Amino acid sequence: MRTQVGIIGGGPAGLLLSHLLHLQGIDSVVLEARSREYCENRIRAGLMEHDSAQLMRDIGLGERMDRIGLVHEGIVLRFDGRSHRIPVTELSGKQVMIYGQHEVVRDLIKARVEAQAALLFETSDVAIHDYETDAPRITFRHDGRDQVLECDVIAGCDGFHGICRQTLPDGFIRDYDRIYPFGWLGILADVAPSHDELIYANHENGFALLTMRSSTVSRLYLQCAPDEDIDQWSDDRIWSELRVRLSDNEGFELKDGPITQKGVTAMRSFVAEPMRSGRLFLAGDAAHIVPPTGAKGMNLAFADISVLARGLVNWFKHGDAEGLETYSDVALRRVWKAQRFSWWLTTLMHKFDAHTPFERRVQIAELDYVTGSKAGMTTIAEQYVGLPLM
Ligand code: FAS
Ligand code: PHB
Repeated sequence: MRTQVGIIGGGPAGLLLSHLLHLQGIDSVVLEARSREYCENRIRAGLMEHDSAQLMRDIGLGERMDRIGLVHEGIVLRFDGRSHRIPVTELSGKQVMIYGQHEVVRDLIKARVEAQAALLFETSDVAIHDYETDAPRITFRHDGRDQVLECDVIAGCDGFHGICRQTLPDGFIRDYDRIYPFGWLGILADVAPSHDELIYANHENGFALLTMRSSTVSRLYLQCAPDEDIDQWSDDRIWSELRVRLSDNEGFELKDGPITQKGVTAMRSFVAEPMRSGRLFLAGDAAHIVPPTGAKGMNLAFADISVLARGLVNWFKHGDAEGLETYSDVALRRVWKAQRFSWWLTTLMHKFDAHTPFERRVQIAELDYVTGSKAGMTTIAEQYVGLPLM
């Protein structure tokens, strides 16, 4: 098999890259380990930054998003029983879109299949070779046969646990890591959201977040131990703890309903530098992880791909390698800003057992300052809606 760009991973990063290249007449093959059905039903992110949603429209895939997605213009930060609305659109001129990651993946897969793209699901034994030469290869198993994909470039879009970053020699990658002493217990519930905007709560019992997937499906998270045993959490216990943490002294009422999915996610900040080695380019979670507090994960994957796709198009079409030469530096500048915002919001909104009473009061005072100052709210707003794609 031969193609121009061999893409490993059929998540938001890999699928978006394949579609952007297709729109410019550049061939690619996507190798995905899981089945189509699994990828289309994997519940992860739920918030699209302004420019990520606009990118979906610009590539002709915005119709369903604009039809079933929810446009939001504000968020609520809640602490000490008080609610503070941050009017993000008024302060930044931009909106966010509540549209599940699995919906984005469905739209991208549908577009790739309609374009008769080479999108291979349930591949295994994927390995990359010769990416330091101008003739990289990918070996893999598909349909019970060992196969070789020859290409000009390999895009490592295989997520944090993928093989691409791990194939790089020891010492080549510089890791930056922060593991948080807590996780998130997340639920999906068949109940209308109890508020029309997202509520982030800093409570003495721990963080809680009210978000949604539609006008009939709620998504909620509460801070828990990183290795929390989900079996210790009955649905009743989850709802009563959410009710406590999301309560305010303005009569907020949390409506409960049937929980259809629940799970625990660990919290980590991670960056691998550089994001390129020879003809291998890393993008998305393959190169960096953010704690979900700032909803930056999927959006950073989109941002990396918008830079990488432009570099590849200029190289294939015009022999101009500058975009590829600078890809890692350009992508990492935006990655670190999103890393900082995600770390800052996580630190501001979560309970740290190691905090002294003084540190706890400083946390609340910082929340009080940023929610009471136009400058403070504006810095939150412009980062929350997403910094411009590079
Ligand atoms: P992805 O991980 O989405 O895609 C990588 C793909 O590569 C996967 O489909 C995988 O099956 C495939 N793959 C891996 N190894 C392979 C191999 N050897 N061969 C072939 N294919 C291979 N972000 C939020 O903003 N809000 C959230 O609530 C949220 N929840 C999350 C929950 C979880 C459990 C995780 C892991 C992430 C969550 N995120 C959340 C972050 C998430 O949105 C990621 O940032 C986003 O999926 C990144 O997209 P990709 O880089 O495409 O990686
Ligand atoms: C989500 O809907 O999953 C979500 C939204 C906003 C966040 C985190 C998660 O900050």
